[in-house]
Amino acid sequence: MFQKILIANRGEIALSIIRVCKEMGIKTVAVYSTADRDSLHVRFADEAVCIGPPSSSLSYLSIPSIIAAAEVTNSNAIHPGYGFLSENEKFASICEEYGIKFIGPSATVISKMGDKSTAKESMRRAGVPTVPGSDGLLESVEAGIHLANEIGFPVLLKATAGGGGKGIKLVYTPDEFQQKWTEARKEALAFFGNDGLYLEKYIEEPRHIEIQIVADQYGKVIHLSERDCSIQRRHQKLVEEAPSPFMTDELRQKMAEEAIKGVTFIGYEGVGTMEFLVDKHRNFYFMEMNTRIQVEYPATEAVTGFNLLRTQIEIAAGRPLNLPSVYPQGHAIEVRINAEDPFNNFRPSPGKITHLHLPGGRGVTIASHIYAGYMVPSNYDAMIAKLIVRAGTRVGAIARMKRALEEFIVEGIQTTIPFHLALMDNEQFQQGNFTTQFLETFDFSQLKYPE
Ligand code: MV4
Repeated sequence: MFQKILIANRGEIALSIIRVCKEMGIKTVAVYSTADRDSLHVRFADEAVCIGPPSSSLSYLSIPSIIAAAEVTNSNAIHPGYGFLSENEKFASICEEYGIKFIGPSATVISKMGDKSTAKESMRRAGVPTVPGSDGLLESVEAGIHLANEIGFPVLLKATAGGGGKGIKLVYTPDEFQQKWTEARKEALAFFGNDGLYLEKYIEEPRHIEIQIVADQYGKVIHLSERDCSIQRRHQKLVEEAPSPFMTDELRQKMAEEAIKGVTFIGYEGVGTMEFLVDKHRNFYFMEMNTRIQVEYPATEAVTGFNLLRTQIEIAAGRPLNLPSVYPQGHAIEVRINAEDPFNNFRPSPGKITHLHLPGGRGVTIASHIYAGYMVPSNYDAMIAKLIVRAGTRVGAIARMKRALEEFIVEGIQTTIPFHLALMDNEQFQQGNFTTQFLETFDFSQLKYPE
């Protein structure tokens, strides 16, 4: 097992990784920017190294600074968490060069899955269902229109380097193809420095359902069932639940089988997520693979009892996986508490938390780095806490979430708590009747200010 792990991240996930390392008897090294010097990950790690100024590009994304910090502290491994360098193939390969274990898959596997068109092509070859569309990148507008006429409009143009909904264009008619093509390429080049596009049939009102997988270094692959992440706003997930209210035993078995088939085919190692689009007829299609631990991993932990962070570290250290796949027991919901103002278009709301009360009680988990007096910096992601509840049934989980949200008091900044309270009261949500388009028609004017 590793003696010492450097955590190349901040906030909740850095703290969660430090907690699990302590329980495993592994020493920890925190890295931090000057904006985070009063953070809990800095306080609770065994050692801490300042790696730069507040700007992410000069600190948490600075590969030389992080490698230097790992070298001077004699760290054996680096946990990248999520975001930042977690899916950066260059970083993974430099770690390999320096003999520092990157806790995640190899640089080669990261690069294959990071290029969406290549990832889709690999999955198609593996026999995993994919959305009808181009084989690899689109060569020209003419080829695109020809293919779109064949599979039927509307179609989506997607940036192969895409992420966060950037570089995606919906095309309804051959007439507008050229214009959308130009727009998508321009956007893709600006955001990702890569203007490669691929084409897909547009799946209307899909659900976003993802399968959690775990693979060891010896080819053993298991699944931990699904999460439903359909409740998103502008491609930002706000709520995740396990199991999906749309799931059937038959569909779960089929999706999990395909997910395992796909990751086995590419020789994957570590924890990972196979994302699928699921249409109203319960047809499902591979969309993307995430090669990192995800924000929403605690929802899976809550219904499987599996310790995902611990297992991720064990696998990276070469330990074989000797656990079977797990089906969910009970129901878990995770909501993201962001420092954003849901009364004003979710605009960022950084600043000092003047008063704080965290919810507790049966079936309630908080994953957070905040405390009373904490200054939420404006430089990073707005998420300040994850609130996870578990209950025997979905109805019970919604009641518990509502209760926990009512107990949750954050003063000094605005948060997404009022949104989540309104969502728990929404009849369509309660019925499990939602798709990725749900929030496009949600009535945000019904939100109530905290008392
Ligand atoms: C799609 C789709 C419908 N059909 N692909 C949006 C971001 C990117 N990760 C993939 N996305 C979509 N791809 C086909 N062929 C609908 C979306 C989509 C979406 C997907 C998951 C979660 C939220 C979404 C919101 C809008 C559109």
